Amino acid sequence: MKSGNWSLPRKRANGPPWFSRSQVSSTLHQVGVLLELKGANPFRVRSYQNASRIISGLTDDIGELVATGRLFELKGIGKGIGGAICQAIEDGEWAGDWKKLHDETPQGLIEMLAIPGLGPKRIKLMHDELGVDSVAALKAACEAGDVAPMKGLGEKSQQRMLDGIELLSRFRARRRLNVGLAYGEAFQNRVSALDGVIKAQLAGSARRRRETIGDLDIVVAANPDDHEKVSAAILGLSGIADVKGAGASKISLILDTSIFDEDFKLGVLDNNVLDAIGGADYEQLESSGTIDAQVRLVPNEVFPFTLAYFTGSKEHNVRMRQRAIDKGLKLNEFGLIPTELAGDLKGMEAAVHSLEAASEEDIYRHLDMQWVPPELREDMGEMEAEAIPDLISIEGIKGSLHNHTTLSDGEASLEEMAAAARSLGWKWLGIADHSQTLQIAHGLTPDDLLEQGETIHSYNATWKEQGLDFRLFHGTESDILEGGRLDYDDETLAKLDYVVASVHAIPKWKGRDEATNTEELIKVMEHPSTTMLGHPTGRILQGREGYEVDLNEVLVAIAEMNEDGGMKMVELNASPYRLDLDWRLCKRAKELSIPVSINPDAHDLRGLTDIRYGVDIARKGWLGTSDVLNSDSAAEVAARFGID
Ligand code: DGT
Ligand code: CA
Ligand code: ZN
Repeated sequence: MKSGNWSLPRKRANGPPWFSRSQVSSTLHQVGVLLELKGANPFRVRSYQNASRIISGLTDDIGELVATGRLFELKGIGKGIGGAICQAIEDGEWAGDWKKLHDETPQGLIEMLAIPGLGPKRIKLMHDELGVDSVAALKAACEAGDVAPMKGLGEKSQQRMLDGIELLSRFRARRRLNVGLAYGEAFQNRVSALDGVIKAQLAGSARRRRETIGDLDIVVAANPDDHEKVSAAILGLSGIADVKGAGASKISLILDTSIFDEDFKLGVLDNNVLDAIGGADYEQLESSGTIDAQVRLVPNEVFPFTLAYFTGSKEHNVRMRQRAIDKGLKLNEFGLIPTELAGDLKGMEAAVHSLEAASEEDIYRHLDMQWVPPELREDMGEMEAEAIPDLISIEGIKGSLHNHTTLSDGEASLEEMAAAARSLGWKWLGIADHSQTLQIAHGLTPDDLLEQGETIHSYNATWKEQGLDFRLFHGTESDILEGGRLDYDDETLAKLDYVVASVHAIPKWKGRDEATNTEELIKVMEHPSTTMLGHPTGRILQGREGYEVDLNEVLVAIAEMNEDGGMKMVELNASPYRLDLDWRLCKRAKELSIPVSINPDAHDLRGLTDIRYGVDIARKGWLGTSDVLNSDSAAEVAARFGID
């Protein structure tokens, strides 16, 4: 974890209010945690945590609350904390004792907070009793077995700490695609709007739509005369937690969540963005609250080359450079330069001899290639392909199948989900609530399931009468039970339009060998009622690995079933936490002619819009309109299901 997360936010350029609601709320939260680390009075700790929650839940403008004094009328905001908030909002100064807390807390203890499952109380205990003052020291103490004998702990706790440290090191500093894109797009918009900027574009892994993003890369075109001015303006933007380096053509920054504030009314984070940066849960937000960004500033005529270079991937670049060499050209971030003209010249000096390119298309054309969409630039076949396929786009999406309602664990009713789907321009929507065994998600009894079907059929009949071009499909997300069985009897299943079969007993599946898991998935797909395999590996990005399974074998088996007249598919779960089927296997499904169903797995209205990440990953997996179920009309979907 970077220290940027835990420094006090920098004030915005023009205020008051000098800070946003979310900055005040997260600062209060941090102070509470730091107090707890120090072993402060629990009541004092709680008052900060309460205040943080109260501020984060405000709908009123915090500047106004301070100006009118109404801040002090809020229950839970006392003189001390309220006074400190006023000082921050009105004068741009954080309270002295808050600053002191930040300065005096050992950095190692703060870093330990990022270990999943380890809170301030335990960290303080480790520090006091074992002298542990860093992640490394904690790891050593656990490995030496010093933690287990401590009062209130034990072998299990010790192992959990080790697991947490392992997770932390594995996932450190990478962000899920939705988080990376939220920051990247906000930053790109902000920079694009600056005086002197001709254009600014996100590059790197974000542009290639990798499932996780290390850091953001953004390429900015401006006249050389304006570079100094633009560079200063970028450094003056809000949302920058720290500047790691600023040169004439390269700026390294750490962005933080305050970058989102200006897009919306001051201090009010849109729910979409809040979700994207970790949800309403500030504990989560702490660990995803920053991202690094590298800015490259270039003259306009160099922009396409720099954009292509920093879009990568490195592997794609290596192949491109070799292709250029084979044609007597030198390709780099500044240009595409005939080797004999480049001579010993370097960088921009060589670039004056570059072939011209108004866009990336021109670069590829000079190399006798079709433009390659960024998602495909992974050296996974794009260099050899005879033609680059037309990829699916969000405009081509007409519906989606795997969605939940309040009947199981969703937050919106059937009617609300249908209305939201229509407002997205969709022509159909599938409802697949959880099945009976999954009690923690309120899985449906057979009666409830069939009654839901009745409701859906009557809506469809009404809409048809009214001439409304929209249809619901009725399915289930059936748990996969022991032995590869579905979770309802055959008679009930036969009444459904479709069945998504998914594994939810993850610990059990993770405790088994690959062959058994593979066999059970194939078995469940063989059931005549099964339509598709849901989130095929059960992985949670940045959270847990999936169970072991040979998905290639499963896909081959599905293809064989389809050859025998089946109409079976595989899900690409579009939740940014899953993105499962993996994009590397989407291409395999396409080769095997298995339709891919992009499913948002929506549990609320906003969840439907996660479809965009599924589309990104489908593109990355080379899928076009005809490879994806979602581009079918309602009638075509019905035909696939063998219903009217
Ligand atoms: P990330 O940030 O880890 O999610 O992944 P990328 O792909 O954004 O990688 P990053 O940020 O290290 O560099 C951005 C792009 O710059 C990368 O995709 C390709 C290009 N690049 C960086 N280093 C090299 C290199 O050593 N050789 C070549 N050919 N390209 C490089
Ligand atoms: Ca990057
Ligand atoms: Zn689901």
